[in-house]
Amino acid sequence: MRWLALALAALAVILSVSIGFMLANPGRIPLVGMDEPESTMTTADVLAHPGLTRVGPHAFRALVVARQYGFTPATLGVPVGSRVDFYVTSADVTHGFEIPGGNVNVEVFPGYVAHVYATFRKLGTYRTVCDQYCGIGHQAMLGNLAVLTETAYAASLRTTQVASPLVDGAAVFASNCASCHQASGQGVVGVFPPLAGSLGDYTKVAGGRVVLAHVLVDGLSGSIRVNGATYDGAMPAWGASLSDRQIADVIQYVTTAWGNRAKNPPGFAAITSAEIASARRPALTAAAVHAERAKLPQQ
Ligand code: HEC
Ligand SMILES: [Cu+2]
Repeated sequence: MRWLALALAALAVILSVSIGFMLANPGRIPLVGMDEPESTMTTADVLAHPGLTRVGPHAFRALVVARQYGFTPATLGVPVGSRVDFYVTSADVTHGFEIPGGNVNVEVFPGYVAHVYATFRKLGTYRTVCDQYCGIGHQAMLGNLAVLTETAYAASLRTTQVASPLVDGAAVFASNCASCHQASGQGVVGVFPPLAGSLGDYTKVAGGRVVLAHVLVDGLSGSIRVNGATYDGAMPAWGASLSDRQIADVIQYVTTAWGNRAKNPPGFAAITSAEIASARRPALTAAAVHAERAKLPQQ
């Protein structure tokens, strides 16, 4: 029985040191989370409905899908003081889901839902990162969670469908797209296609703006050639996590930034929220969008 006594003593020391640290440094522990292994949420639930739902005055449920190389939704926003229960699964390989600065840190496997929760007591923006090496784009696998005042949270709900504080295209791009396509729009050769210098392929041809809207709403997968290099990855679908307005704004941004404006035909009009709303129906697979893209007239 001596080992038991030793183990209990060790546990008591660890607990008192860590609780003591928390009490002594309340501001240093911005969030306190716990692993909660039992979960009734199924992989199919999470894959079908990624997003953030308010389930109580100070309680949210976040269903998050990890895939090479990003999280859906990539951007979350909650009012300060909220407890968020995260249910995270993987659509492909083993990933991690970690919020640095707290103790939210779980491994995420395909076919399994990891459940972890945290209470966000301090205003600010937290990074969500994948801490398991999952392939060449691993270090770009980032998201964020904004902890807002109640007023800012309410305002974010009025401007967007999801609890996100973003309003303009450049901000939508920085939070959701730059991790793969890079802030410069140059992408990563062979992995993430550039958006700089190439979107004229869509804007110059008849039907191109609808296909571009479908790429954002429904995703894109299958081999493509962009600026002389081949890509065969998966562009995530944004229809569930971004509003019509956010998608229209980010398209406006990517079709005009980095010198792309000059590639558009004269008089090219920005894609509107209404066009995005109609591009949502019917829902397409990423492979079907690839087939549409392949049928566009060549420039
Ligand atoms: C997780 C990485 C990732 C993120 C995040 C991402 N993309 Fe992509 N995107 C890709 C990949 C990979 C492709 C190419 C897919 C293929 O090979 O079929 C792509 C393709 C595209 C294309 C089509 C390019 C072409 O020439 O056909 C556009 C437009 C695009 N992305 C815009 C965006 C925008 C806007 C966002 C943010 C809302 C975004 N992407 C976020 C990975 C990503
Ligand atoms: Cu990963």
